[in-house]
Amino acid sequence: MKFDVSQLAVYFIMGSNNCGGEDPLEILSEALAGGITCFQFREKGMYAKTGEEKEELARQMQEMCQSYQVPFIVNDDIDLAIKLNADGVHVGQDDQAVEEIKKLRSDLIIGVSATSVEEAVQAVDDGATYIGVGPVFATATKSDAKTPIGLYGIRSVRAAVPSIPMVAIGGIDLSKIRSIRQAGADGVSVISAISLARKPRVMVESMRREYRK
Ligand code: TZP
Ligand code: MG
Repeated sequence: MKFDVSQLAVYFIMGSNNCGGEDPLEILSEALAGGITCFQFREKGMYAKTGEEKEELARQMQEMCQSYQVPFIVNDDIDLAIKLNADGVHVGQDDQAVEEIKKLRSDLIIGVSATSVEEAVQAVDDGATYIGVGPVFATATKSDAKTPIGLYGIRSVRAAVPSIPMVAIGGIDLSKIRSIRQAGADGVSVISAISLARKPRVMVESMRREYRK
């Protein structure tokens, strides 16, 4: 799928262990119906599925995303992304290098996590399609998350790398969307604000509305 920066607007990230015991497929279905613009399959951490179970869940989610023409991005697991012919991969600083990924499949969307201006500049040099910058705010979802960089951090990265598509991450909920946009991000990536919402579909609709303001 061709990448467009508008796909970063409301970017939902989820694994089966982010759902508070609810069915992840049900939550994704609601989120898609509400209008998420991108989805990242992030099956990692405690109680995460592995092997065939992980692959099966990924396939089901990919199919759902395809029916909405929403990009399906795989976190970390390049082999799975290639096997499934996913639209893209998202890698952290300790994962496979962008250059290596491009050798495997040159048309993949490649997202790179950055927690500082230096990492963002490096990701741009490496040829990332977009960068995920944060954590902006404190989050309980990622146990090893770095110190929050705040809106100031987002503004600093935007100033240093003005043209790379950039999505903010970490502790983002509906009330933070305006300020994050004003700080220069092209969108928000969100786990718990959607996956643990009482009505994920309504939450996504509200986020889309807030994003357009
Ligand atoms: N990377 C930095 S913070 C974070 C990740 C994966 C977790 C974001 O989760 P939430 O629930 O949206 O704060
Ligand atoms: Mg990673």
